[in-house]
Amino acid sequence: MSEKNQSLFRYRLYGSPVSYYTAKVQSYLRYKALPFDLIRVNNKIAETVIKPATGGWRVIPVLYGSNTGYIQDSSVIIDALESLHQDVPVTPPGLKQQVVSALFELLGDDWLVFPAMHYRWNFKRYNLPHILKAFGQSRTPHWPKPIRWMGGIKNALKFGVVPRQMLGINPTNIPALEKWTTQLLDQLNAHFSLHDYLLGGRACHGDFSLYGPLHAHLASDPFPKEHLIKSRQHLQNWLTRMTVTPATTGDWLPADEVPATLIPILQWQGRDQLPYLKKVMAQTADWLSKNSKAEILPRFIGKTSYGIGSAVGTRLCAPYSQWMYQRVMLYIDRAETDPRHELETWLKQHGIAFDPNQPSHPIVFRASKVRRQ
Ligand SMILES: N[C@@H](CCC(=O)N[C@@H](CS)C(=O)NCC(=O)O)C(=O)O
Repeated sequence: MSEKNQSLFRYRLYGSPVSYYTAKVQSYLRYKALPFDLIRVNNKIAETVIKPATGGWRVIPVLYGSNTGYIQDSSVIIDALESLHQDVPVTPPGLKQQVVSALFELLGDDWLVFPAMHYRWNFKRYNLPHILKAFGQSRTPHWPKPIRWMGGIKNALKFGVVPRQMLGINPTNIPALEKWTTQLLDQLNAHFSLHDYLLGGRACHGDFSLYGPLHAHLASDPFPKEHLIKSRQHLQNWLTRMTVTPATTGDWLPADEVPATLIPILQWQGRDQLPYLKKVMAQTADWLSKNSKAEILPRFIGKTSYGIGSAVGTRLCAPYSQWMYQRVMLYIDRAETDPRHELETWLKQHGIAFDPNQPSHPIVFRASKVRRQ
């Protein structure tokens, strides 16, 4: 692209300011200093842009660039942009840091939906005006301002059932979920009192995935903002760093070091999220064996039980979660024997229950669908 064209070139990010995965991509685009416009999705854009781009799924974010075409899925978008814009990469060079960054991507994208959805939809009395305003602004921006929020009602009804119906959050597991969320936020606050980003002085892919739920839900929805974020100054400072173009001058910690303050987070991830993913992988394998002719997997295949601390729940089983796990494995599979061995020893030493093995039935995610590999 010529310099002149480059200065005129802007990406189009179709999304919403209150969307978890839009926030992730937005912070990434700012970090890479890539010019973009955020385009809120109304019904017309959903029909003419989003659905044709995704094979019929009304989902955000979708990115358009003249050098990318239309792409959906925050991780796919970041991968595509990383290969086009290779300066200041978001993947560190060492295997341990790569794996930790990918584990935080897995955590942010697939596990923090629990607190993000719970603290948004189970505190409607506090949050609803804010959410309806944001949804209405996207869906019905042409309506007069005093009634624009009403245009958000349909969307609120659709997403309001997510905590219970999709994630299995209920009065029995809510106390454990809340206790665990508080503990995670304390752990992150302690970490960010010592480091600017997850792996030192520079953001990695995991920072962007963490930012999605923390910025777009917990730090923006009135209830969690007041009760969970306000008192945690170091976490707030990181959120600000990630919001105001993350610095690109710092560096990751030297010698593939992983900060000690991340270990407790990785330990409970190994205790709760990774066993859940093993069950998803077993269910996906079972589905693939039983449907030996199918190329495309449904978005959900039944339900899977999970644990959060001492509590249990059941959530819809998405084979897509296995694909996210496979993204962690990509780094491990590519690695030489020595760093791989070092990683395994380090995981054991720190009591992180992550036994890096490929699923028996690998899948791919392409053109908005999970497919048999
Ligand atoms: N894995 C996707 C998730 C996208 C996603 O769940 N987006 C939400 C809004 S934050 C949505 O549009 N959901 C519609 C749906 O689930 O049908 C990504 O990383 O982009």
